[in-house]
Amino acid sequence: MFDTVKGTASEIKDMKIRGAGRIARAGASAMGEFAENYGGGSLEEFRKDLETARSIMLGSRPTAVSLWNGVQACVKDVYGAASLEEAKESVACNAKLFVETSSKAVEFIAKIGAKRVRDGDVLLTHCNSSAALGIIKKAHAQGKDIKVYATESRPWRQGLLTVKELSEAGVDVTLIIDSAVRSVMSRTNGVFVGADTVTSNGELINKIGTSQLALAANEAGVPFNVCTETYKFSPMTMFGDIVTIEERDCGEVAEAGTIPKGVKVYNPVFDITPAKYIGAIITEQGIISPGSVYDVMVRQLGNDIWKTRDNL
Ligand code: RUB
Repeated sequence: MFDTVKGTASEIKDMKIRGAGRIARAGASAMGEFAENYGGGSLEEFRKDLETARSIMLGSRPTAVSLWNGVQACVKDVYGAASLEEAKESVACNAKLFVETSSKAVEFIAKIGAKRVRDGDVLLTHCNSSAALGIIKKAHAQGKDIKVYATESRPWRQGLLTVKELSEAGVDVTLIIDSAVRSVMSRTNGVFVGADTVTSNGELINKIGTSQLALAANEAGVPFNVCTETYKFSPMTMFGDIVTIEERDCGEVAEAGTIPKGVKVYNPVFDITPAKYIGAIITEQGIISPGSVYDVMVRQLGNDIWKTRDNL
């Protein structure tokens, strides 16, 4: 019964599916498929099994707000459903809707953000963000002559995916090691990165090293742009929750047996960029400042958000 959900969850866990947007869409699709193929008995049983499916999925990358929001979008109407069929259909429809709207959001971000890229610009990007690369590819497709530096992004080296994707699109791209960021910043006139999570006070949680790009950009007076769909905004941060930074296995940094016994390895996956270093947040709803994130969250969630607060 849980095969698809378990399969997708393990692909997310093993980083075969990665990137905040992709994992949210994969998680939502698997939940939709689970509901569509559900052959069990009562509405009550379905709700219980759906809860199990949800836990399996969320356990794959427990700190990913995008995955939580994607899965939540699928299951949100189940408790209001009057029959098993209605509940199944709501999950399947909500899953399709989430995938469609989140893919469309990436297209809007590309169109909006490409206007912030000028002919002759030299850009810098980090890791592998579909929202950031969408903007760069759109600007290139519009005929702008741009050059891009892309960080390697240790330890998983997602930068190799970025340089492949950009070079296949015909973009002039140069791979750099992560520690070369400050050295190339003076030749750069725009930084475009993605987001894993954005907090209510406008802080960015993204791939480890992002905050170094922001600091170096600030020092050099280079605009630092965050490219993100608004479902990566984390409503619970409004009510005091702190985003947990995922830590992964030390074997990703150093193979077993390659470092002296007793030496510890610390492998945080994301870091936090303070709002003061962020120039613009490019979303499908337009370009906003970090100070506007709270208002967007409140508008999107409507009165339901106060129920969440009242139940704290
Ligand atoms: C990927 C990463 C990306 C964001 C945004 O980390 O930090 O910048 O997820 O990506 P990982 P997108 O490889 O650990 O998942 O814009 O595609 O959602």
